[in-house]
Amino acid sequence: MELRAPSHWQTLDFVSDLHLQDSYPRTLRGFIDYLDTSPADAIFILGDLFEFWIGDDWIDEPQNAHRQCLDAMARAGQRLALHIMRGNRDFLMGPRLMEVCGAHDLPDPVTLVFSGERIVLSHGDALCTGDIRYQEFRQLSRADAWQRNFLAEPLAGRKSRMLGMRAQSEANKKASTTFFDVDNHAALALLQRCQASTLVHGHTHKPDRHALDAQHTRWVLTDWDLDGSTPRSGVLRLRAAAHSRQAAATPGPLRWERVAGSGLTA
Ligand SMILES: [Mn+2]
Repeated sequence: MELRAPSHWQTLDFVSDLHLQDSYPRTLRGFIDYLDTSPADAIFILGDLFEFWIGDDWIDEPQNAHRQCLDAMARAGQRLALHIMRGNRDFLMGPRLMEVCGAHDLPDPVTLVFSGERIVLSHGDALCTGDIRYQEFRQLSRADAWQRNFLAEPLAGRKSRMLGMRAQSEANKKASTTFFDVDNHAALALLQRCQASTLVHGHTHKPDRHALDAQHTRWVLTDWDLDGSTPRSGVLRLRAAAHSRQAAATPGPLRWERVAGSGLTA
């Protein structure tokens, strides 16, 4: 799928892997502060906004700490173009959540056309092709039948099943000596298929900028954790270069910068 940026967009923010959860109040606060103050015309949340999501009817649970975040997203959604992609943790986010937040539902992957550039956005888990076991689970859990079956259970049952899956995944990770990163060949093939030069993704929690070859770049977003021993947060910001009055029809090169999330030094 292709998404064409409207011509008035000047500043775009990319963020992912917030892993918001009840037990991480500073991270939640930091993200809310960021949403309320970002100067961007559009924010792209590229997956794993929540540590897990068990279905949109969870919104109605009164003690759900995510409600504060949903309110902040709804405020942001009124002020700017908010886009949400699902990650491997929150793949059960549904249409009601998008509506509550005033957000656009982003497929994975999607090609963003901005200021003459083609930029592919993805969560990144589908590109970790070396992790066969995970890719099998991914395929299974994205199927309609699996999701219908899961969502048919009461909330409490879903929560405990999801926590069980998370524990199993952590145990697998601990038992494995291999870290499955994004496969550079898979990333390059995706960019070529989409006729794009730049990939932006999250998921691996290894913020970096990789040159895949002379023409293709892969940006990796940082995860957020303002509650642990090494606090981190951040946004990848893309700006259209200022046009000169004479040459307004010719866009200049794009400017990419990493910006620390607000709330970092609180
Ligand atoms: Mn992820």
